[in-house]
Amino acid sequence: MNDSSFVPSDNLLSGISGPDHVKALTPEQLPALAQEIRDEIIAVTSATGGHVGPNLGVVELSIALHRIFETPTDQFVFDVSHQGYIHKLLTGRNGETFRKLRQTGGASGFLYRSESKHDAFGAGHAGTALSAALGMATARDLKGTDEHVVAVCGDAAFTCGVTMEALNNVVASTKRLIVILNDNQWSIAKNVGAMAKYLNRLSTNPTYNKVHHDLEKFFKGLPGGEDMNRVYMKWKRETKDFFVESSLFEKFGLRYLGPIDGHDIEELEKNLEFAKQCDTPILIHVITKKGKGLQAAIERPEKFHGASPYDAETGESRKSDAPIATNYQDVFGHALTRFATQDSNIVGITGAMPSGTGLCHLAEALPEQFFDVGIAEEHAVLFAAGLATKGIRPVVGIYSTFLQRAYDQIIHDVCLQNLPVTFCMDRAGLSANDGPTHHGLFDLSYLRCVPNAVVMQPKDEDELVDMLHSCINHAGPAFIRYPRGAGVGVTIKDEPAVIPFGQAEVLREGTQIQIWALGPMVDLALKLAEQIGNEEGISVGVVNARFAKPLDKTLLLKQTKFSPLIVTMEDHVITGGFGSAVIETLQESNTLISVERIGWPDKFVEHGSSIDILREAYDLSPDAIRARILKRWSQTEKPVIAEA
Ligand SMILES: Cc1ncc(C[n+]2csc(CCOP(=O)(O)OP(=O)(O)O)c2C)c(N)n1
Repeated sequence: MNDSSFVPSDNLLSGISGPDHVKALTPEQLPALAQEIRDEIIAVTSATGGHVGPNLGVVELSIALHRIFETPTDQFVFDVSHQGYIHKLLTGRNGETFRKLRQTGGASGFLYRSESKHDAFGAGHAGTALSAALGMATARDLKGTDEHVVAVCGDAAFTCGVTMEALNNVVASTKRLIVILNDNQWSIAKNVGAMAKYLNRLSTNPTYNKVHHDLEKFFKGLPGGEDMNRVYMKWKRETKDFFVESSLFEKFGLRYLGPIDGHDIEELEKNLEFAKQCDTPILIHVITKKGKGLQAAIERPEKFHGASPYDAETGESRKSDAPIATNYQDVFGHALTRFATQDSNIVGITGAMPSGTGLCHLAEALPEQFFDVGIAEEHAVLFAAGLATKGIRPVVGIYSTFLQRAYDQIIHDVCLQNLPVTFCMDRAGLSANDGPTHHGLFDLSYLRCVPNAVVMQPKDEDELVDMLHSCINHAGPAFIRYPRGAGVGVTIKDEPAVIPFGQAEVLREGTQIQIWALGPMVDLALKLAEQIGNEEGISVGVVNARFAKPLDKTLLLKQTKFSPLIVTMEDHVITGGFGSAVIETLQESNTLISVERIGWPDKFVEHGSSIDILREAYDLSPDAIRARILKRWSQTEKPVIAEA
């Protein structure tokens, strides 16, 4: 141990300020440390929300990793990195930083290279660990250093195309890479597909387990049997093929160890130690229990994958007193179910997010019209394209940020062939507690430039249903974006209306300033227009733009005849977003009037306690926007004839 300041105390966790302290503990102290870590995770996440189940499942694994390896010299690459809480607690981030998990100024819910030297690689999207770790291991080989690189992947990471691409390249790239397959059988929902079935067979192989168990018993029963058993265990690790057909991983050239009890620290340490000495890439298959230590999380793994604040005793969500409008995701899920009931050609597709997207409602009502393809966004989009060629009407429910992964499929497969696929992009805008990996701030920019794409955002949940209805009946690709969480609270009509594509809606007449707003910005625009009218005597109109593409050019150009200032408001980066579309349209028509674009700057926005706090920090609070509009108005040249 390098650090002599460690004084073991009754409370082990509070004395740990780095991995050296973890190594200094005796094996007998480790169960107590594991318990303290679980208590801390439950205490903190019950207040802040967070990834409860994934972390409770890897407490022992994380302790063992930090006892066997030396970070930051050795490097861990956690897939998604949502299970990195224990790693944070053991690398100097316990105490105040962890207590403010996912809050402004506190630890992020994911790993960031900028947060700690122990975070070798950042992530928030799934499936990146193996590929990144392979790159790091190969760089090590090129540079001639000898640190260990360990990729920690969940079982669902192996449903990602990019993980399989990396697996295909491991032996061609390095001789030394350690892969931990943390198998808890769950993605967010139950893991799906042939790979999940295969892993299940591998971990419960009755032949292997029975022979192994009988032999272990046999050796232990002999005089000196403990020693013989140890030799047997070593031999077993090295000759597993004797008992069972070689695993898929061995066919890819990796050595396979397992399955191992992921809650047995001694067993984990032994196997990690073995892996360290190994001169071939190696995969250790570790079986863990998602949510271990919290009964509610074990019983409801999906809810506790990523939970909002909850009561630690009962597991129930902490209710806010404010009346809660229906979530956009549920409105979408119920509306799609209604449409799909009337037309069996309508199907819903998710990439491992049935409840997050609201498609769980379709899954429950019409399972044959629902597809969960795993964490495979590229496939989800291509699969939809294929379905669409044969008259099926696929609706892909997906988070804005995860759709980024399927960009080539959007361009090359859906839009180029002008196929009628509807994309419902949830979490468009900020995902405050999650931070930059999860903010949906780029979709307008990356979609607007694609020919045939129609891109829209509803002002409320009723308009979402109208848009969904309109898109399903549209002959080409269409994208609807909407934010995380509750809608405005409006009633949803019995029969949806068709919204003509490219038609905006004037919500407030005005003659001097026109605010063109998208989605949740519409409500704020109406309030600001009222306020500016009352307090400043300026006549402000408000348009619910509805479409970023095609833009309502006719209305826009008509308004520029009498209003010298257009303000655009979007929950999106301003670079290439909705405001840019307005400027481009004006420029193409040679109508260069003033435009004030309100949106997120060209920066990665960090995590924060709430959207309001983040908006405040980026000068996007209602007061700051009002001030910007007035300042711009004061600088705007007013035409002599300003009245329509
Ligand atoms: C590209 C992408 N799609 C979807 C998600 C949402 N997501 C976060 S974690 C997760 C499941 C991860 O399961 P697994 O890797 O087995 O880890 P576990 O949580 O079970 O430990 C999913 C689908 C994501 N983070 N990235």
